[in-house]
Amino acid sequence: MDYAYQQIPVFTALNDVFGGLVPTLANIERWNGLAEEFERRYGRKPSYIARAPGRVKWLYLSAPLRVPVSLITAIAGEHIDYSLFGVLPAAVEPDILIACGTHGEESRTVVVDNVHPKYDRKIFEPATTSVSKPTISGDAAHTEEWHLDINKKELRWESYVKAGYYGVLERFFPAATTLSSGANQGPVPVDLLVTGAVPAGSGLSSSAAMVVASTLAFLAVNGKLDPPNVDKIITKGELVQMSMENEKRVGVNSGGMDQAASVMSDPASALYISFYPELKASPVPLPHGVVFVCANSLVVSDKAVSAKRCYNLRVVETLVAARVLARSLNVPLGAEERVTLREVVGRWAGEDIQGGKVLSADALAEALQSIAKKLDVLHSRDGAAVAAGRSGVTLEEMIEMSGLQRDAFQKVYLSWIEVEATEFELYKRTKHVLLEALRVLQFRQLCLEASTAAESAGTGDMGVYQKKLGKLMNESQESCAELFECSCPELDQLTKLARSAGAFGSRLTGAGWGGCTVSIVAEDQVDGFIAKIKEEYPPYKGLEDGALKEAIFATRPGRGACVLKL
Ligand code: NG1
Ligand code: MG
Repeated sequence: MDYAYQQIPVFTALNDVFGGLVPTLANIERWNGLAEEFERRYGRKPSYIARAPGRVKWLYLSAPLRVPVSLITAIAGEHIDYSLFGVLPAAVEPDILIACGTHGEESRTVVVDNVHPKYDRKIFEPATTSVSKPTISGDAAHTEEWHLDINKKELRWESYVKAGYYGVLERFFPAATTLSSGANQGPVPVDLLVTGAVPAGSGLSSSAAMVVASTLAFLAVNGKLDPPNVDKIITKGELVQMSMENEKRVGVNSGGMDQAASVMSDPASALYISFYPELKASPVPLPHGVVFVCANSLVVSDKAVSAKRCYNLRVVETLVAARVLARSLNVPLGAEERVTLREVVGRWAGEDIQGGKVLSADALAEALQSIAKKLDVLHSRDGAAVAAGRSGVTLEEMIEMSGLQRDAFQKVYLSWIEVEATEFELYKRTKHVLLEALRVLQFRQLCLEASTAAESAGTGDMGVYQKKLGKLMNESQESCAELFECSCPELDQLTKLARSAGAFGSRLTGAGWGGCTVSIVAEDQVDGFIAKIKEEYPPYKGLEDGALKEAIFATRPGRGACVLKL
């Protein structure tokens, strides 16, 4: 089963949204409440409610500042999605809901409001600008492109809404065609009402849920999801691609893990998502007898704001490392190709995408193990830097290692992304990525084996699987801390406490530098485990009950994004 090719579900009844189960009273109230609130604010009923999951939580920084955060749990595979290696996330409830409708005037105005009074109503309108692009003949060609003002310097809540709109405009309403074909052909004016945590100002967020929900709302209100009006059926895979592109407009050059999890998550399982050679997603049964517990370190990692020195820097380090590694392994490489580590591993192992020869999971695992032992070139350069009193190679050294001219290097690796650094640690980052990718394959394999074993021999003896999974999670944490350097003292402390409180394994989840941990805990020990962490993790001291419940909680995967047609 490949979820990427499925259609986005558009439901007309609320219990279908909940997988045929009758929704709880709280859920009914939330959906109905949103529709009623929309009517109160806009004077008409909404036409659709778009939903995208991502664990929504409130984080108490210091009273009275209450910061919303949302989270998609990566069960295995951190910081490898942008190197195009497969990951294993799950989206957990609750979610972001966006009610939407058109106000039927001849304009393109978007009014976006939020149930939470902290977020002001925003009104914006997509404008078109004329952009000139060089052509082969040397003359510049002028085209019209959409323009929505997104401020990348500071987090604004409406930025995620605008980002979602961009993709829909570009795909369905190309600016040039829309301008020349008269007002009726353009996007409709839209009223939106959002409920759920939005990433603005929170840092620790998986902004993906917001971007996915926004993209879905604009698609729905413009009639792009409803048969018989669909111009093109949009698959879940395409929604993921659109949301990924959209997310980059806010300034973080993220991989696709969160968007894929938010769109395709399945209530009963985690998802194995591979990005190469194309996006694919299939369910992975979670092992019997264990529960995943998320615990927030309460350290804010403002990913969008710190991206230049953290997230985006890692993106550049791993991409340059891929080129240097390819050269050292004599792997074929285009002159100015921005190759990823996944591609380098594939080519080294004789993968031939054009010829339809894609590495099997076993072959990929084998190649990863071999190449992780062939990092001498990267290792010696990092070593020399350390001997010279630096933590990594300089930009000049990196350019030289890449074999590119300065201009070409700039164009391929720096022109499209914002980074701020003087030292780059290519060996450590590469080692993390290769071995973390291997751990994902091993994790998935163990889950599948556990499920087969449970079917044939019952669930009596799952202990061995639980321990092995836990060990992989611990190794991942160590690698994130030591090699990828995306942990922080509090995350280290919290994962350590989790292990001593009985977790089989514990690691940070998401980008790191703060944010949440995920631990694998025996089902019958969850309550005791949570109680112990509450007692022992210093930042939890003095938190009131409600805040504590939101800081540490057991999770299970929920349904992915969908639309309710009212
Ligand atoms: P978080 O921190 O959960 O938003 C980020 C990226 C992912 C992935 C992880 C690290 C975004 C939206 N997501 O997740 O693509 O790279 O870090 O594994 O930036
Ligand atoms: Mg996330």
